[in-house]
Amino acid sequence: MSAASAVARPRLDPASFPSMGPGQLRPGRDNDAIDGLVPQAVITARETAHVVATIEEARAKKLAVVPSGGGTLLHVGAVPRAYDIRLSMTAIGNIVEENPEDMTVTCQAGVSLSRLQRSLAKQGQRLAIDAAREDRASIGGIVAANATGGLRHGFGLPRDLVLGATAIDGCGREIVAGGRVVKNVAGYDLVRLFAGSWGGLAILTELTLRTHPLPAAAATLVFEFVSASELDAARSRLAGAQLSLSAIDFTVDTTEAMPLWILVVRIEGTEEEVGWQGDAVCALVGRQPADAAEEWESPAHVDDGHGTSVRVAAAPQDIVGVVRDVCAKWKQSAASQGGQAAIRIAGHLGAGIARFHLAGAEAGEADTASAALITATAVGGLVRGRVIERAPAQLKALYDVWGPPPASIGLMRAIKRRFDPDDVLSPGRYVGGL
Ligand SMILES: Cc1cc2nc3c(=O)[nH]c(=O)nc-3n(C[C@@H](O)[C@H](O)[C@H](O)COP(=O)(O)OP(=O)(O)OC[C@H]3O[C@@H](n4cnc5c(N)ncnc54)[C@H](O)[C@@H]3O)c2cc1C
Repeated sequence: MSAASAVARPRLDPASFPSMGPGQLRPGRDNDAIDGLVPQAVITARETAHVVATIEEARAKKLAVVPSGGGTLLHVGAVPRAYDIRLSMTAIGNIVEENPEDMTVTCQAGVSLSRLQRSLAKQGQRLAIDAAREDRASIGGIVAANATGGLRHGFGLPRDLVLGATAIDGCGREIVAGGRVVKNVAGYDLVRLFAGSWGGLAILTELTLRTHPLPAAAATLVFEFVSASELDAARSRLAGAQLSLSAIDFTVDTTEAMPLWILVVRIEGTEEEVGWQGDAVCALVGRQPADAAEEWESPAHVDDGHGTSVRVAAAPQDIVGVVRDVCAKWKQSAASQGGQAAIRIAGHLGAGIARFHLAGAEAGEADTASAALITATAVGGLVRGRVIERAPAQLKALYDVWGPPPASIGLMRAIKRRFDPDDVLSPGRYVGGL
């Protein structure tokens, strides 16, 4: 049991929510837990007034609220200082307005990415975000986590696609930032602040995002290499080329005795553009693809919902070398020698990001293997950043899961105090214990 759960918490009183209907408030269960902490209650907001009522009750009773969308990313973050209410946003999930001429869409935070994509596709458009588990991942969660897949290479992060947001802060105040049109920039910085704030500053209720046309043609080309240096040479040639690629991802198949280093390139555009860019990629890489498909799924979605996941950031020109070094350290560690644990590795070459996912460790071996992976990925040398995205709670409590706080931590604290002075929203989960 963690320190947070050992301390007696103030109790939530269900009678404080007279406006909520049946089924909207239930006791927390084991599968609502974050890092072993089970919330007192799960509240499903059906309208913004329920979000405000929850925050006001939490403020009055000094309770902690963690907002959730599809719940696919709630494992990311430091062990919460407290977790009394899980506030589900999935029932606030309407598509408010599609504006194909302006290339924008306004939707409520709880809508799933796949539902939004299906609707936009009818207008020949899409959101250029390829998050994992699109059927569950909500737009609010994706923006709050600033999370995407390989398409970040061609289209940027969710933060770059959000034009406007409505949110409820830790005082229950509604904040409207940005707007519904591309040219409206008032409040834009606030929008960028909320993107990636991990539910710690405000609860997003509505978002306006920039859309892109669905490409007329597309190809995913897969190239295999027997060494890291061959993959890195291909990466370097692609990085220097005047091409407009949507994604340059990689994965390493460590289940082979001689690991295969795999490059996955996504090309989108007109038939003609996809044709000539495909030829150019093959010429730069120096071979024909081992596989080619029209569909796309970022290979970087390696976390299967269990085990330990660590995300490492380096300069793009260093990322393959970093992965090779981590693999070598991992191989030397006792954990990899006796046990059955295998790591899956994948990432985004253009962004310098690699994810190491340790799955399949036997109970008892798991902590040793996880600790060995955490040690092998420590910040220093070419490793510029490391986030322990998923790990057993007892290990998360030992490490700074976000890495050392940045120089701007003083400013971050001031911003947190401004939006959430009573520490109601996701306390302790973010960088520097915010
Ligand atoms: C297996 C797996 C692999 C993944 N791989 C990648 C990857 O390779 N690259 C990548 O970039 N991303 C990756 N992701 C992340 C991405 O796809 C997430 O699923 C998505 O961003 C989270 O959406 P969600 O609705 O499940 O949010 P949740 O998990 O419910 O919430 C995510 C965070 O946002 C907060 N939050 C939720 N809703 C709101 C709201 N309305 N307002 C304010 N805060 C809110 C939560 O408190 C939490 O901190 C991966 C996820 C999974 C599960």
